Amino acid sequence: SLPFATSSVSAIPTVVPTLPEYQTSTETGNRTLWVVMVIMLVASIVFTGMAWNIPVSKRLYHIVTTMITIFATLSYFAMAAGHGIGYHHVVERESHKHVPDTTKDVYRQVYWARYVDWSLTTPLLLLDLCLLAGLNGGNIFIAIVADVIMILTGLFAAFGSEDTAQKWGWYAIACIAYLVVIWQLAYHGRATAMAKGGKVGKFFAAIGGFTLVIWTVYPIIWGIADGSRNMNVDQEIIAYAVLDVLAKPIFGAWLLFTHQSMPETNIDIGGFWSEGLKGEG
Ligand code: RET
Repeated sequence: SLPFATSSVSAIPTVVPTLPEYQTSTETGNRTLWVVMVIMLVASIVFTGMAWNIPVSKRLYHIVTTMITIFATLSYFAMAAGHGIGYHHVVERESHKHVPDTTKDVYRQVYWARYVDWSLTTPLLLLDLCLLAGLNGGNIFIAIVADVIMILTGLFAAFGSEDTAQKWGWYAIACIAYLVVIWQLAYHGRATAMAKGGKVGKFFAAIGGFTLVIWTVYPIIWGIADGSRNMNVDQEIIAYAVLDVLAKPIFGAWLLFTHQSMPETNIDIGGFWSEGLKGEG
């Protein structure tokens, strides 16, 4: 007779661990990352070209916007090459009717390179918008610091243990910080832009509204993909890819081409930008 047929049932553990599952990107996701890297690189070259014949004193938007796509090129290169990736560990417990419960270790890829990118590029995007609006230094500083808090607490949320109060606590803090950013831009920014006159006011409302819509999709995708894992890693890569292309190269091209044909958007931030600080003598 078979030996296990007579063995005691009580010897079977109540929770049986099964093989770990790795949730990773596939060929589709990786190809998407390379494509976006190339788009960011091309945008960086185009934006640099647009600055070529413009005096340094009038190049501020060009410099800020080109830095944004250069950072994105670097972070997409890292992600496509398989760097800047961590694994978020989740223990999934499954209960069954007739056999003991099972647990499974799940390791999902988290591209932390994104957060490095965002912590540098979202402040620069905000700087572009704040300069366009003509916002004062105090409001710009608050918007940028709130934005950095949003990204870094978002990073903590991404690696936090699933279904814990802490993870969603970090997410909530990030959302509050995002509201502060929106407040600075939509309230103070819009008011100052409108005060600059009709043309700039209208352009700020348009590009600011576009930014608000695109940016608000990020925490939604995050909740579906990183928060509740209802989207696989490839789908997450594609969703962020579409958003990133809209938020950086499309935003940048819109800003720089409009700036070229709308002298009212020129900004004078003093001689420091083009000449440096002068001594007293
Ligand atoms: C996170 C998760 C935590 C809650 C919130 C988030 C917001 C992220 C945003 C990102 C914007 C990124 C951009 C990238 C440019 O290419 C960190 C996803 C509120 C608004 C514009």
